[in-house]
Amino acid sequence: SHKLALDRDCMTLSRHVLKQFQDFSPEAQDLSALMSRIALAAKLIARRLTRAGLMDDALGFTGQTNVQGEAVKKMDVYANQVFISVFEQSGLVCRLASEEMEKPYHIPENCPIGRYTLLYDPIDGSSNLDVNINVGSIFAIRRQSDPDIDETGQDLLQSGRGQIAAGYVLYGPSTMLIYSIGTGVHAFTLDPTLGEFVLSNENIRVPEHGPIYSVNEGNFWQWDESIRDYIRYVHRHEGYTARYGGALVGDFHRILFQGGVFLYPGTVKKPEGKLRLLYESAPLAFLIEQAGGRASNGTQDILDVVPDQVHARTPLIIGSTEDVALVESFIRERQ
Ligand code: AHM
Ligand code: MG
Repeated sequence: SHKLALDRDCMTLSRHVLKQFQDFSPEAQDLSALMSRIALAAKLIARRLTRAGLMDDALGFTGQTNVQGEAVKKMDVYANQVFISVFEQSGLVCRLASEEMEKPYHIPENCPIGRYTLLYDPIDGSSNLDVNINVGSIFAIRRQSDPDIDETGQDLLQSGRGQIAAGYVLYGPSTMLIYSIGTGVHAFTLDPTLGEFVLSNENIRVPEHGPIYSVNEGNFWQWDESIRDYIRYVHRHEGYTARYGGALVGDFHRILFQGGVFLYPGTVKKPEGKLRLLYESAPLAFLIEQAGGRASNGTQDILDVVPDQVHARTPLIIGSTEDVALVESFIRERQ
């Protein structure tokens, strides 16, 4: 019986990656090392968040504005730097692209041996920071095809089908890390006494239909009529319930486990919606497809969308297959 408990505690993230490959190939070793670095980043961010209210310099704004014109928070800057520091001298990642940096960040000492690019949103749901509600980090790993990459990252303007791994960290009552390397979706929970992410849910499958719809209804009059049609439909039918927490990672996590749909449609002010394709929508689309669900921009699978710039936005409809299809059917009717 001790053996069983110990086997469970020893199923850490890096080991789980190796288990899925069932060989010790160079790619398996790379992905295992990449995931344990991401786990370190998650632990550093979780540690700071846990005590943020007791620190003088953890919460609030920096006074700067980022490329997207959004006010930058101190935690955004800290978390962005965590990923950079963690991947320096890794020999793994040659370049990082994030929501907080106009251009991708190159790590010259890792090039050209570092054959991967990390795309990430260091703090997703930043508006939750100052009120101590859940936030997250989102990441994706892509193989670097061309060694002669330009500084603006033109080669990153490809569809999400090129992602070789993706996942997110949820900083909630527990810190969890959910990831996929293309062989199912698996969840790990941080055991603070061990300082390790330990496997908690393997091969997660999203229900085909679920009760939850998750959308900012404050934008109702800014949406297209087709989205209003869908919301009127759920208002008139039994069995639906609204949940919206203001952090995509938390809202997505609930749907992954319980089923339903998350939407961030285009609005009058933001016709492409709010969420960024490369480091928010595409990684979660990779996960939901691996879990048997779907992600759409209304007319096309998110994983097929090719961005025209690193910070491109896209409407997002993501979750259970039946619920995503229902939203799409309302969109088709108005076309
Ligand atoms: P952020 O990465 O700057 O925090 O923005 C993304 C967040 C998502 O987590 C969340 O789903 C959405 O923005 C909420 O936006 P809104 O306040 O418009 O509902
Ligand atoms: Mg963010």
